[in-house]
Amino acid sequence: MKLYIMPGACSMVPHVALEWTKEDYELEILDHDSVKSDAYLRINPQGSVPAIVDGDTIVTQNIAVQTYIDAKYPDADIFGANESPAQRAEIMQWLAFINSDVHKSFAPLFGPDGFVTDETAQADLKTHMKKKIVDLLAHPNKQLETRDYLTGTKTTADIYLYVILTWAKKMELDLSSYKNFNAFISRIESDAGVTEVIRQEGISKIESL
Ligand SMILES: N[C@@H](CCC(=O)N[C@@H](CS)C(=O)NCC(=O)O)C(=O)O
Repeated sequence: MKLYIMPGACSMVPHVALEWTKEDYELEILDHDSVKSDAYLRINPQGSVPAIVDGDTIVTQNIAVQTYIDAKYPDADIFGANESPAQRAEIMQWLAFINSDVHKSFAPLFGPDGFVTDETAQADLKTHMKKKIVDLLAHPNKQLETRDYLTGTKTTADIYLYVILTWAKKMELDLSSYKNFNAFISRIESDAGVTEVIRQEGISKIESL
């Protein structure tokens, strides 16, 4: 199985999941040019990571990639162990919230020129989206008030939230009123799989917001 990633991108989530499986896998690290190359567009025509190639099977879209890893290596419990239907749905709810609502809200911050051309409009858009992301992150912060992980036990949903928090720090979002994230970041960064992924991707732990 080969996983395609970009360092520090959302592809960290399936990368950590593969580390948790303790199975062998291959890694291909792409950059902003190679992710749009003809060779990679034949794997993922959307030119984005993550993608998995496993024999004749190609899987793209973060949650689908995680679902494939979970189906192939169920003992790794990447979505939790022996969870009830309601618990499985709760994990999927958090993954969907982070993947569709929160993740996509970063796009205008990373590339405002893809949305509006005027520079004042770009600045306005960034201000608006920063506030929107801060508002969205109130939900996981509240959830972490009474538990160490989003659904009680560590799953890939927590890793996705962690990746989002690294982006929030990079984009200098003011999350100072959210008191539960720094301890959460410490918990996630002490995970052996996360530590190994950070090493392989050549990035650094953030330690706090
Ligand atoms: N909906 C896609 C979104 C994937 C996505 O946005 N990936 C980003 C990295 S986090 C990417 O590959 N961007 C390509 C680029 O930077 O050119 C998924 O869930 O896999």
